[in-house]
Amino acid sequence: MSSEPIEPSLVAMDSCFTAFDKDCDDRLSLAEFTLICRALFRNDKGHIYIVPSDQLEQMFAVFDKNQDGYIDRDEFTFCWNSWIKTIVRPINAYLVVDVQNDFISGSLNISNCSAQQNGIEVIDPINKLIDTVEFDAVFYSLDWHPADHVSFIDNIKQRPIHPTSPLNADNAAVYDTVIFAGPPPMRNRLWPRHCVQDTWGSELHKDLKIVENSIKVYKGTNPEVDSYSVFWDNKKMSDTSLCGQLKQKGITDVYVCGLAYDVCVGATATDALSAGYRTILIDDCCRGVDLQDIETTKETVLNNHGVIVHSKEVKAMVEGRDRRPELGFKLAMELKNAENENKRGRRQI
Ligand code: VGL
Ligand code: ZN
Repeated sequence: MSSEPIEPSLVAMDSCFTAFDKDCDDRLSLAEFTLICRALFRNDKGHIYIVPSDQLEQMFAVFDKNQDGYIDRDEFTFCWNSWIKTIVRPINAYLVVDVQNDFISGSLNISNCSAQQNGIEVIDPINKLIDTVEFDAVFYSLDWHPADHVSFIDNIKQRPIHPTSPLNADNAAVYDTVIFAGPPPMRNRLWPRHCVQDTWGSELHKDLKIVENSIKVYKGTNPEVDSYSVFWDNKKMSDTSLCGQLKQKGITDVYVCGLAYDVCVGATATDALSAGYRTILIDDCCRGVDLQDIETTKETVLNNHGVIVHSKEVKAMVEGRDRRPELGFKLAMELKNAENENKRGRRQI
């Protein structure tokens, strides 16, 4: 008899495979994989999420690496380690975007914008999640501009305007977009002077809870380029410290909330998706500038396999008790892309 200890995770993997290999042919058919998905994508109230059949087929194809129409034990090892484990036990980051004085009651008070929303209303639901949900990492971003920043309307005369710009220094108003000459030419939306480094306006609101061991991320520090997303500036020229920190912590899921919904929150959620993260937008923890732009933000997130939830749904998701098929599909597509990259790399050698 072997004295080797049995690896508990291996037992789980093998017993999972065996449990779903209903016809005992030592491989999983699409029908058997579909049963796995029914077991995976559900919540703790007994609801089973329906996965569209074309998505089931696409996900099955990712794990059926040799394309013989079955997932064998080898292929299932990859499926288990890279996909099922994350779905059942995600590693979660909470990203609180720009909950700063200027956006709530200062120079860029969003209640003066067309949607007339009040930024202070995000603080209670954001704090409640901090108090009740155990995230693996918490980040607070700060819009952090130097005084000569390109986005401030009162700096408009500091840089030449491009000849193709529909508006110029004499007729552009706040919230308009102009094209600066560069080089390179750069479209820029104009805002009131806001979130100037080390001023009251750029401080996080005093009622926002700051958890221990959380990380602050500063953006918009380059005077020449605006930076809505917490990942990259608007030209994707440079990244912030967020990218490396998420990677280093092995984060799989990013929860995004804060101000402003259709500007920095939206850009951050979109970039989280393009960086490959399973991305969750917490609707009631966001307030924005323009209602149409908020709708567009939501559509972009949904079209890219992100999910939009109410804060009351977050705890069960973080704890792996409510498992959304959109996020499972997103991860499967990321695995497929990584595999294709890999193949391309090998061909070049
Ligand atoms: C923001 C406008 C300008 C934001 C930042 O944080 O949403 N909006 N700069
Ligand atoms: Zn700004």
